[in-house]
Amino acid sequence: HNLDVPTKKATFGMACFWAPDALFGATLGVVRTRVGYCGGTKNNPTYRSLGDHTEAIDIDYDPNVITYSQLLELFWQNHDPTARNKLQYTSIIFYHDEDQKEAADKTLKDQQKRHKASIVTKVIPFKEFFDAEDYHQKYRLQQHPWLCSEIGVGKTSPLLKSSHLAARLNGYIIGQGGVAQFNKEAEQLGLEGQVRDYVRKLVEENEGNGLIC
Ligand code: MHO
Repeated sequence: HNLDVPTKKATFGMACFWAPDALFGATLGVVRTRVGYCGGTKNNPTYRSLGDHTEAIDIDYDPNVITYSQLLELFWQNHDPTARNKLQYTSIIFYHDEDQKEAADKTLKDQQKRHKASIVTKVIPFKEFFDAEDYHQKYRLQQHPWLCSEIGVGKTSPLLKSSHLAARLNGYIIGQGGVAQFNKEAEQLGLEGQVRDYVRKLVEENEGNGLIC
């Protein structure tokens, strides 16, 4: 997969942002991810002082490999859109254009038929995204300091938000993407030797475990 391509954006609130960071990071066609705060009015929110913002995942994807509809499907399948959570963890689709809005509204209607409880998901225009603190970016990957150091991603490195490899590994190490996809993709990602084996063992151990937060 050539990463030097024009990308499109998708932004979702789906409760604790560590989980969708891993989910989308390991999804083919997703180029990079970042977590942050979105949807509110407070300027420069932080994790400890979030104001009226919601935890959100911001995705750059290659529309020739994955469609917005496919991303929406993952959105609906990987959180509870009927949960009446506090604002920090509420369910939101931040649309970037009218096509995204239309697709979101349509899928929301379809989803409602599959749920007894009302869906609380808001569909609102994307305005501004405030990056979360570095320690929240690629959170699962950062629990593996040896791996981070092998791939050159330090605790304050800009690569935490820009690296395709970091996005991928952050998903793979909790089993997202699965072993078959990992084996196909490892070479393309430039993984070999000890690093490849370290990650492969974790994918094998964790495949099927689902998302954790
Ligand atoms: N279970 C975690 C959620 C953090 S999330 C980024 C905690 O309670 O700290 O909101």
